[in-house]
Amino acid sequence: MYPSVNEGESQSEPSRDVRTGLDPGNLSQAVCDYLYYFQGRHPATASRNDFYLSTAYAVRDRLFQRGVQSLDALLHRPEGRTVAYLSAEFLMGPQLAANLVNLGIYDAMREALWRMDVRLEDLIEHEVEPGLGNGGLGRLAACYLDSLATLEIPAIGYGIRYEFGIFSQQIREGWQVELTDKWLHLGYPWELARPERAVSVRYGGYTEPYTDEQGRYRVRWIPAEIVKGVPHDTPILGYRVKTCNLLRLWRAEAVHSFDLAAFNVGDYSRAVEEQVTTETISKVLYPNDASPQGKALRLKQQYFFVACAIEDMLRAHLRFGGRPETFHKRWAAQLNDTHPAVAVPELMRLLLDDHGLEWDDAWDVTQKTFGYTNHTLLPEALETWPIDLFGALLPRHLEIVFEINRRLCDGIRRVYPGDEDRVRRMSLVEEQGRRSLRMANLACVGSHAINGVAALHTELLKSQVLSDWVAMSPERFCNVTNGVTPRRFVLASNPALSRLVTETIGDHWPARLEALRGLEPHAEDPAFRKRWRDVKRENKQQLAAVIKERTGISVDPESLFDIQVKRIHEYKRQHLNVLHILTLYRRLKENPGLDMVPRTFVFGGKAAPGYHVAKLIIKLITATGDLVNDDPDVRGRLKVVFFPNFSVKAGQAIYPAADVSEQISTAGQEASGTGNMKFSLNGALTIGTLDGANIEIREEVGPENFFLFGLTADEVRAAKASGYNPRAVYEQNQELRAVVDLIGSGGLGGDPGLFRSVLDGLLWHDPFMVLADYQAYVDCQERVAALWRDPEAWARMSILNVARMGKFSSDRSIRDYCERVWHVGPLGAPTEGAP
Ligand code: 4GP
Repeated sequence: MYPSVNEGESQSEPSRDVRTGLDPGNLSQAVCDYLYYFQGRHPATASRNDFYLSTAYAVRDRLFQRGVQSLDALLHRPEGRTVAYLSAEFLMGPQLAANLVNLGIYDAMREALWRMDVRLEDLIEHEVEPGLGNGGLGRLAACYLDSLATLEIPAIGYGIRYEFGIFSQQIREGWQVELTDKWLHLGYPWELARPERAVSVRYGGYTEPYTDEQGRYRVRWIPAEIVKGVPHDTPILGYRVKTCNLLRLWRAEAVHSFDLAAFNVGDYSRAVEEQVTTETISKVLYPNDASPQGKALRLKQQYFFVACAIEDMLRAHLRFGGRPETFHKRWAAQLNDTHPAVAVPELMRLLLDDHGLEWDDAWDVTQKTFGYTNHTLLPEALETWPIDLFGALLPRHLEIVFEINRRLCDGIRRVYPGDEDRVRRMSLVEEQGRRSLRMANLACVGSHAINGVAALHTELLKSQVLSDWVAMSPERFCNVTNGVTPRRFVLASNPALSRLVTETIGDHWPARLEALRGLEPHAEDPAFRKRWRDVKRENKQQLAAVIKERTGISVDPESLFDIQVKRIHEYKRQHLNVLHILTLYRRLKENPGLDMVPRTFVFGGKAAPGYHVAKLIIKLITATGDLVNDDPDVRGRLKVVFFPNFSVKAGQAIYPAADVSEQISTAGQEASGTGNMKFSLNGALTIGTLDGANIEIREEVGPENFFLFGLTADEVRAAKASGYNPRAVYEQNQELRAVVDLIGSGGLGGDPGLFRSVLDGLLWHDPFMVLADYQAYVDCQERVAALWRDPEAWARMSILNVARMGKFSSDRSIRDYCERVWHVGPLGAPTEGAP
């Protein structure tokens, strides 16, 4: 007989055994079982991949054992609010170590594997990460999923299961070479495909009006193409809680994958044609500089995951008796930048056409559902779609967008009669040149809350890019400063530091990062400082070994590790860093006996494949390494390393080993930065401008513990307005001139023309004020070197940096979103301000 539901929960839960037990004995038995029954291998003959997969399955069992109830509730809950995080990118990073940490079984698993003569660290190293994002925006989404689960807020991340993620980067002869990323080729054990929950997505065709039974005017969409979206779920367990959320990524499949009729008449390629065309939709992650030819596919991708997500959400809502009019009471949906902005007309379409709501009611639901986060002020990143392209792919959506726009423009005219300039600026349609749809404006009009990702960024959004929107509805704007998860970026990646911190202040800090304040008094304790330095040395030794293995370059762990890892972009100014290195190099050449602090400069990051100057900057860095690394006059005092294929995994090895964190973007350009937080949390001191979250980091750690240099955002603007002349800066600064001339004369790489486009850019335009900030940067680096000569003072400052970084936990960011945007509390309870 089956036990009845009422007979108590214990009977409906599996027993704690090989599938769920947490001690090393259970864990090693579980891994063995998976080796045997899933991989068909005996431990003695199993490969590293067999061990990795079996360990992952054993961990996944334990995720489900903890989380299955909350997972069930997530989609089958009649009430409460769930957060839907809509994002074209999720840069999740490797899963094994992070899941072990969140489950609290890292050490137990290490012991379990040890019993089988396997090192957990080797399996962690073996793991291939899903690179389903370009950079900060995608990694932020992943940190937020971790925090949502940890804070027990029901949430689903919705995105695309790209078959190929961000390219894998090799350095050949100093140049970036892009290779296809095959993250799935050895199997991905963390996800479950759920084909039974597939949804249909429509494209193209035309619309036609009709009159319904009540005599009302309605519109129906007759699509030309239908594609199936199949969800693939990855469980996201919070840190030491039982709440498990979902990352639900959609894969595109053909409705009919095989045309038997075509096959039977011998037309083999036509037999699979539909399948091939359809599957390109989720084939590859777009680099963020994509060419126009790819644009149609990118729009298809955006609509694809948004349509799947909204359908999934609506289906869950209706299944439990929810009505279309109350959709917003069940879901708070966040638009992670404008990529999912087509969700606004999509929800309107479903509510109007499929559920018969009146316009005003549908609009009310839509606006209450969505919030919009902007991640960049770069003009080239503000998305627009040609109207003809949009209309061909989504004819019904275009009609809805036009109607939203008509009402928007009428509203503006009512508030600002006669101000046609304002109407033109705020319109959803750009009329100049090829008519196009402005996605940021669409996201703004459709959202009840709009935010930037750091205080300065939100201020600049409000005063510049979105100032018209602020004037119309200031109450919709707020700031939510980014954060990062301390579980992955400290606990999992810096075990030595974590042990020391836990021994000193207890083990609450990963879930309550403000507790790090407890470290402050220890900054004055010489014995503690020594242990702090020992941890850093150990981390640097480990990184030095990895650098040797990846690049062949030997670096001295006793030297100052000065690190800049992030996307390669002119606004991030890796070339300013290079100018400083060459300045030091020239000083050594002129005076080989100079007493100089030995430094290892590490760079890492990918350049967008079509961004010529960024790729040239990589070559500039590697050429600088070639010049200085083996120069006998340098005597090992300068080393320059380009760490290939920077990724989440690489970052986890790099952040813990940094002494100095380079956050040197032109003020006003970096929306927030999150690498700055990861470095500082691991005890690096920041050299940086007043940009993005640097400003708030400096406020928190104290200006005396931060190396500040450079123009402010206002000064940058003023300098440009008054005719900034980089050539004059070059003429007047002798050291700068010598360094620029060294590059321009073929001193790097032998070909004087090689870096011409970089140098011409600097000397004639310099839009990112590299030359303007050069002297301030070099001077600031002198202060860094001076402090390095006092290891006690350095360690004190490093401890204070960590102690005061509590604000930058992504848990705090999520609490801010809950309070300011979503109005939702633990377990989905609506909070004050909920619609
Ligand atoms: C990035 C911003 O450049 C970075 O400053 C910010 O920290 C991050 O988003 C998260 O908010 N933007 C992107 C992008 O990654 O693709 O626009």
